[in-house]
Amino acid sequence: MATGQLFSKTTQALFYNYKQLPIQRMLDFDFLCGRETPSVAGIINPGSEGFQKLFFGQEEIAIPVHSTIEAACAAHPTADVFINFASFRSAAASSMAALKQPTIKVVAIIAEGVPESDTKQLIAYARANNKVVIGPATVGGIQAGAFKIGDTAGTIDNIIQCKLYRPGSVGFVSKSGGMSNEMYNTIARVTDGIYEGIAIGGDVFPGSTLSDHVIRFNNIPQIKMIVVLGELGGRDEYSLVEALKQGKINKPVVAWVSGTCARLFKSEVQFGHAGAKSGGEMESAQAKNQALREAGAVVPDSYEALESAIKQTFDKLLEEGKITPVKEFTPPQIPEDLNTAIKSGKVRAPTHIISTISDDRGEEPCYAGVPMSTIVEQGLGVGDVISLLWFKRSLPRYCTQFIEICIMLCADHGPCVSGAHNTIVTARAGKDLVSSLVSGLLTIGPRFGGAIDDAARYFKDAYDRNLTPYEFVESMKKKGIRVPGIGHRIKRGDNRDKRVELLQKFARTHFPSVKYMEYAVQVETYTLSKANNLVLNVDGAIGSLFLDLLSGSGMFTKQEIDEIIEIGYLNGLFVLARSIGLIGHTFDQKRLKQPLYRHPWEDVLYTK
Ligand code: Q5B
Repeated sequence: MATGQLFSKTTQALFYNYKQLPIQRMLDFDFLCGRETPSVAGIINPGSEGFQKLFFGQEEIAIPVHSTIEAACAAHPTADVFINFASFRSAAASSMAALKQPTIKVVAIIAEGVPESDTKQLIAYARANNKVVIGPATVGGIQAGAFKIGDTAGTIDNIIQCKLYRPGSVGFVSKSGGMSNEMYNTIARVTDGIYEGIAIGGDVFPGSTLSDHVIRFNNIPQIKMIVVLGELGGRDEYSLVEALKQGKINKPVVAWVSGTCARLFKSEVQFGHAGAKSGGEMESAQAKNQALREAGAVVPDSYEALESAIKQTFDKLLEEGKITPVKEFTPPQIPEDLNTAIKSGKVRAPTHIISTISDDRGEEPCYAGVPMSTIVEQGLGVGDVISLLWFKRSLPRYCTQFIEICIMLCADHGPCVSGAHNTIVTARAGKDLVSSLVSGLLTIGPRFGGAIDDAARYFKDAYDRNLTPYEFVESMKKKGIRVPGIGHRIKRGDNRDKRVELLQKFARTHFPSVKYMEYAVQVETYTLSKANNLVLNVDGAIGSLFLDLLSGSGMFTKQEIDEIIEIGYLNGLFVLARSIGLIGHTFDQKRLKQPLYRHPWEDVLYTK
């Protein structure tokens, strides 16, 4: 067991298991104390490596994450404290691994319920190798103004109230972590504050004992008096009695062993800690208080009188000139976390994204305000989902059915079209699903599948301006623009596209008006008179029919229709639909284990 200071203002720790809050609390404490380096040098998170972002004052810092204790110790050879936040199942093994590292001097074990046989082994190893174990079942410890373990002393507000951001003259050791918080407060009220405080933990076999720390405090010149808070159960306090009797401690010790109420119970009572049960008279709080009193410690008559006993002891040291008054200062303010400040209404922050179509924050996600459960319970389909997410409204059934028919009819058009060809070549080059899909989707544009928006734009403009099909087509020709939605590589006047016929049939049956579609048919009649391949294609059919859907359904204002056409929603239908087919082609090629595609020489015209 080390005989003097365990920590200083430059002590750095390795933190086992990533726990954001206690690490951030350590770093906030560092900032409060004016430390130059963060007290956490590295984090060990078994199985993962990289960095964790945390705040050091106002700045964000990246703390390295290591996957093993060995790697962390090698990377941070000056970090000599190991703070173990492992569960009780793995705390012993990881603590032993840490103790075996030459760079580690102090191991704090937070977990409760570590098997006693394991703790005994840790204690034996630590003692034999002059190392210190604090815990198990501890909150840790603190050296005021220098270094803090994990959650010790609680919130920053409490730390400031207890003046733990600067050293005082009192060494404090207790079994209980919870009670140590209260004692930090008491000590701050009646003395110049804590120099070092340790909670040894409430297990039957603590890694280091009350007397270990009292003897250590006795060797630290800055500590002028020692406060001990024991509890019933166990015999730890008797080694302190022995040390006092043997004159090993020459600083005033104020002590109290809590649990005097145990005698009021008829049978043996187990208090909160594993070690806190009165086994026999010797282990009672009364017996231990009496023994400490007889050995020379200042022991009050009750816990309530502990505060004045500490005050009297401190005042006496002051009178004797043994304590130099601490220079008080106001610690820097820890910047509040944005989320906390927003929650408390202290600040407002501008958002960076606006979203109006979906919300996943409540109990269930909503599409345009409609909960998922409604979509499922009402038997809605993909057309309804599209109408909610794209158009932000529930469209009538015939509209959503029309959308679904578009998706089904455009899902695929064989392996020879541009998109499928690209996807097939990409899949055969060994690329993954997303790459194969995307390479196919990238062919969608003004010639292939992506003419729906332009078809709607031009047909609408021509119809709304009362142009005859002749005027429309010829004006386009003059401008050198092919009529979008007209023409096909394989479809002809005498071999119409079945998809177009199906869409037209549905619309004629269900749509209140098909005026734009009829206009497109008239345009087709004119273009077919020019050339047999200039049929109304699937893009033109969808473009013109969607104009009818938008204007005939009564669900959109004129302004909204113009915006939909201007933004260009409608190619989305082809993109979405054809993704289904392109994914299918990817799987098909992979299932068939097709080799790398190479285009045959014979199919290329080589010329100069
Ligand atoms: N001419 C589609 O052309 C295609 C004309 C035209 C006036 C026109 C062409 C075109 C507009 C874009 C469009 C969607 C490139 C098509 C689709 C999905 C698909 C695909 C699949 C599927 C075909 C011969 C002569 C020339 C041209 C003239 C041609 N189109 N004039 N307006 N629109 N259309 N795209 O057959 O005097 O000899 O110089 O750009 O709507 O992509 O199945 O394959 O589901 O996957 O290569 O259905 O029509 O004809 O270029 O040899 O032209 O006709 O100016 O006249 P072609 P070209 P000239 S649906």
